[in-house]
Order: sequence, then structure tokens, then C-alpha cells
Amino acid sequence: MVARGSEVRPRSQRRGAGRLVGVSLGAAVLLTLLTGCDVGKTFDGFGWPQNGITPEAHRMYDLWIASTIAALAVGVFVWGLIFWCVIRYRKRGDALPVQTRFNMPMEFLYTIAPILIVAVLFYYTAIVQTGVDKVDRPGEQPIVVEVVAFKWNWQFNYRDGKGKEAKTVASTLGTSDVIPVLVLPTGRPIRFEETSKDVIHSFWVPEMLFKRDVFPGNVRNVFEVSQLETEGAYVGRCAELCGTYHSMMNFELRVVSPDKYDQFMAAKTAGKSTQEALQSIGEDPFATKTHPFDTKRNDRNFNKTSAAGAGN
Ligand SMILES: [Cu+2]
Repeated sequence: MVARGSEVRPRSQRRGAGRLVGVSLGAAVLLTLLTGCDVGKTFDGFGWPQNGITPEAHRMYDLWIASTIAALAVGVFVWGLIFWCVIRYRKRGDALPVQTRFNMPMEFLYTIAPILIVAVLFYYTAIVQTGVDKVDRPGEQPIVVEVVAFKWNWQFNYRDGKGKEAKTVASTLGTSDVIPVLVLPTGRPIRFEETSKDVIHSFWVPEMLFKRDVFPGNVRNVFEVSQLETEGAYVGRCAELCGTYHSMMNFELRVVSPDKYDQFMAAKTAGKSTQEALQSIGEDPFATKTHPFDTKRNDRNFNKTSAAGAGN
């Protein structure tokens, strides 16, 4: 008895190969079309924030878009194969189909192809990650900001150089009533040196698409951005659960023009407060994107009974 499958194999193999080429060509054309237009915008960044304000943020965004397109191309190809097999080789009778085993080219392909895909993704991820993590770029004199985190606020120290030994030339301290505003210019490299006074916090400005833990003790985490591209006010947050008021441990990043920044620093080093210095460059003196923690506690909702009991 000859299985039905073996009779049709040459024709089905030809058709299969034809479809394979068709699917691959289709995927290639689709990929070209998609990358031709701004595919990230078309698909809402595939879930990735599109409002980055640093070159590093754009590089991470590009990596995400490219990886997603690659994953979708592989996904569409595999789904195509699955559905094609399901339909083409559906059960037609009780005869056992041809059992194909030890197809070396196929086995070679599905061993090598995933390794190649992972290698390519890893390569580009390593390149972007190294770029984002890069500090001490040669020939650059970044603005150095020391980020001091504590429960539950921030202090930003403008420094005259890199490292612990450098001196603070101006400072902004957040309080329970005033959100600290970190003023920085566009178009200049910026170096953040982080330290904590108590527990682990995390410095996070969502528009930088980047956050880094702030450690107490001897660990001084450092990261740099090659520039801030867009003027504006951006809320900054603590991204590490650090205690009761973690969620209200906000600050504001105010990105201004280099001229305004220089005027701001001149005012600060002359002894003006951050609010006065902000006002002197025509900026809003207080944070505009977030507000200090409001306890909403008053004599109506405060628990008088237990307060009286505590006194006895
Ligand atoms: Cu914190």
C-alpha cells in the first residue's frame, strides 16, 4: 500500500516551497514599507513612550521598534507556517501520512535560525546599552549634578567637577512645602552623580526613558546624557519603594535654553534662592507638573479621641 501523502509529495513540495518564498517576499516587502514610513508613530510606539528628550532615549526607542518589527516578522512567518500546515495537511482519511524524520536541512535551519536571531538582537542591544551607559566621553565637559536622595525628597547640587572631591557651587533642596526644581540647559552633556542619605531610592525622569537607583554609602551611581533636546517642565519621581511617602517623592526637571541656564546659575551663585533665580530668568518659580504632598489632615478628620488618649 502506498500512502496518499507520498503520491502528492513532489507537487505539494513545489507548492510549499512556492508559498514559503511568497510569504518571505511578502514579509520583506511589508518590512520595507513599514520602515519606509515612521512605523513607530503609526503603531503608537508599540507601547513604548515616544516622548523621549535625550538622544539616548531615541536610541532605546529605535532598538525597541526594530526588535518589535523583527519579532513580528518572525511571528507572522511562524503563524503562516502553522496555519498552512493545519490546512494543507488536515486529516483526509484513515491512511497514515508519510512520516518525515531526520530532515537534516530542516533541523539545521531551526537550530541555526533562532541562534542567529538572538545573536543579532543581542548585538544591537549591547551596542545601545553601552551607548546609554557611557560616561566620561572624551572631549566633553559635562554639567555635573549631584543627586542627593533622602526620605522623602531630593537635593540637587551643581558641582564644579566630577567625583566626590568636587565642590558644590549651588544647591536646590526640596522641602515638605516646595518641590525641588532641577534646572538644566538644552544642548549640553549632563552628568548625574547619585548618593542617598538613608535607603535605596531611584532617580527617574520618565521623558529620559531612564532611571537609576540611588544608593546610600560608598556606591556613587553615575550616568550621563549627551544632551537634553526639548525645553519644558518634566516631573521626576522616585522609582524605588523607599517608605511611607515614596509615592510623593517628586521633583521637577526644568529644561531651559543655555543662555537662561547661565543666568540662572549666575543668580544662584550670587546667593539667590532657586525660586528667585527662576523668577529672574522669566520661569515659573514653583513646580508646574507636580505639587507637594497634601496630607488633607484637618481638625475634622483628625482622630481627636486617640490624640486625647495619647496624652493620658
Ligand atoms: Cu525614594
